[in-house]
Amino acid sequence: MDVPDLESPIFIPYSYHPLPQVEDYDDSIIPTSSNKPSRRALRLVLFGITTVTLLGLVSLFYHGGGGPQGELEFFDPAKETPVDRWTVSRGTAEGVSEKSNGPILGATPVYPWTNVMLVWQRTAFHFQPQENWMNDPNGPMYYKGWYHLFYQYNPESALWGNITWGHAVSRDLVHWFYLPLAMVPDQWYDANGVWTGSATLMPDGRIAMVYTGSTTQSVQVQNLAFPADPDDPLLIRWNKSESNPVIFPPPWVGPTDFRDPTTAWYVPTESAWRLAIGAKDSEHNGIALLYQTKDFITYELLPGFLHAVNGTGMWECVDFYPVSTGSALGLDTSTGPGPRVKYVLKASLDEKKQDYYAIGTYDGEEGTWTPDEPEMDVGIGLRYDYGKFYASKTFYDPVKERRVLWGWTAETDSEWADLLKGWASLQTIPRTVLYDDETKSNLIQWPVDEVESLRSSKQEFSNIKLSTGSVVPLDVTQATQVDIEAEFEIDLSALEQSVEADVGYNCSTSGGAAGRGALGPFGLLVLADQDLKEQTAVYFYLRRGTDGGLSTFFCQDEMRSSLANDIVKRVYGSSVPVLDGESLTVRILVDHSVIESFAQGGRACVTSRVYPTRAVYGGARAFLFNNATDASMTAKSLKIWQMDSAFLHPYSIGPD
Ligand code: DQQ
Repeated sequence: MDVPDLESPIFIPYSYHPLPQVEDYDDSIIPTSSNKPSRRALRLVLFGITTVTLLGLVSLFYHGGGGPQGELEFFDPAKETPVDRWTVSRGTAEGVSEKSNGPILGATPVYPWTNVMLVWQRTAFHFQPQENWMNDPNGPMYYKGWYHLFYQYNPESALWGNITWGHAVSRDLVHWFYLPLAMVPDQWYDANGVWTGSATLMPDGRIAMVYTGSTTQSVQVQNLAFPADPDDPLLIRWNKSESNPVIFPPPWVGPTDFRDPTTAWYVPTESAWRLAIGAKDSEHNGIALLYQTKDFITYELLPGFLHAVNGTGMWECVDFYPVSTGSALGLDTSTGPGPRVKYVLKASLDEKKQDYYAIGTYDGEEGTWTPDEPEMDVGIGLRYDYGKFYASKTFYDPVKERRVLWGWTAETDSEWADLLKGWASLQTIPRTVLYDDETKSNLIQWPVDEVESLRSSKQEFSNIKLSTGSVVPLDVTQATQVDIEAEFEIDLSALEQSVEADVGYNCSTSGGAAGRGALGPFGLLVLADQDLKEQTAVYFYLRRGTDGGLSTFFCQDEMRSSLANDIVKRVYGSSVPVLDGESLTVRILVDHSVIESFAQGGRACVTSRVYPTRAVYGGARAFLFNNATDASMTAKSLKIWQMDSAFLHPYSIGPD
């Protein structure tokens, strides 16, 4: 097999460089940054103008909406027949959950999206396929110099269905090469879809890929696949085992309630591997079943469960891995229980479409896992991300000795809009996952360091006073592709004087960024237009309890993120631990239609999909705000980096 020339420059029709701002603010209250954009950034901007102009034309060709090539045309919803499209099956009929939004209630008429708006929604440094539908990350791993990402993919449409395994490789988790489909539904045992699975790397270098197949009869079975050529670092061709299916659902589990095997871990005392599979029982309890195997072909279902939680429904995409309590390094999945090792169990709750985790102890002899805090068990306690984030999976990266988390962030617009733009869904930026040795109660997630290689020009601001009820525009070159780090300090005297108890506060139900309290909300408005008709607020809110104690909430408000109405908009968030002496910090990655935010170093995360109509291209701005009634705040430090685009492109395979 010919290995492609990975160094040669290739035109990338699917990513964008930042655009310059159309006009500058001349408002005297705008704080100025201490750094000027670098010459490199200016060169990038010039390149960006040219690239985006070209891309607009390219995209008009691809997504032309029936208009003459090269001409910007408004879609006329009246001329479309969305009802036909909404009747397309999105999963439930095929034994898996609903995957995207059909008609969005109250959205009549549908918003007249233009090509220009839809083109802008494509991201610049998040992983997404060239076109069509993607959902769960599958089988992530590092192999012979390459990071591999497989993903649930529909090669034929921007809607869920016909599920195959897409495949891409990267040297650095930032820039990606699209490879041919790794597995397609071509056997009776996966004819209805090659569903989610995980990779296990054995010490001798072999790889076992165990995945769920939905059979011709929509029964969920587990299958084994392995690389056709283990010497190929790109692992392009895959063979399915002749022994498939290797695991059938146990008799007491429904045929469509049994899926998504984890990475296996080695148990030396048994000379065997173990893996977990998600299920639910007839009483609506979520379950992780534990299997043992010596050869990945014959499996024994171990007695009892790895874990189960009453009333949590079907557990999809279970993940199970060790974390170190004594160091900032990740652990291999086969590390095994020990004095400085805790275990994370994660389940994707099918009914809520949310990923819940808990930290606990694994008893290898009993084959059971127990949460540290029963009231924070899987499905009722902590979530990886309080926004649009689902079906996630981790892998251990032996090169950087870290555990890396991938998560699927779906669209929150209508299926009709997805069909118009020709694609749906992103993977979030890969995140390192660590046990939080400070709080001892949660994980810490942080974008992998490599993402910082995309940072270009930086603007820095410091000590910006935010009086009560203020909105302060930031003189940012443009704010569509940015990485922001901010640190806030609350006026101490206001903090001490405030006595108002606010026990009922909750991000989702308390009026969002417009709901004023004594000590919040305050933070940033991103992807905002000049008149603030569109804005997504990323903010903190301090709540005082009846005992006088303070708790801090971290929220993201999408309610004003777009003038379009055919979008699901929510206020997301949760409480976040803040230790004595800590200031309030947030990092925000803004990439066109996605905003990923990390509070307090990654103790709480929120991902939003947003679809502005005015805050696009050069019209996208950023602001600071303080909507508290009793306390002024200071943005002690604010750093905003423009982000370059990642390279995501296919390569051609030479003859064998
Ligand atoms: N997606 C796959 C299933 C999994 C679900 C099907 C989670 O294996 O349970 O596309 O989104």
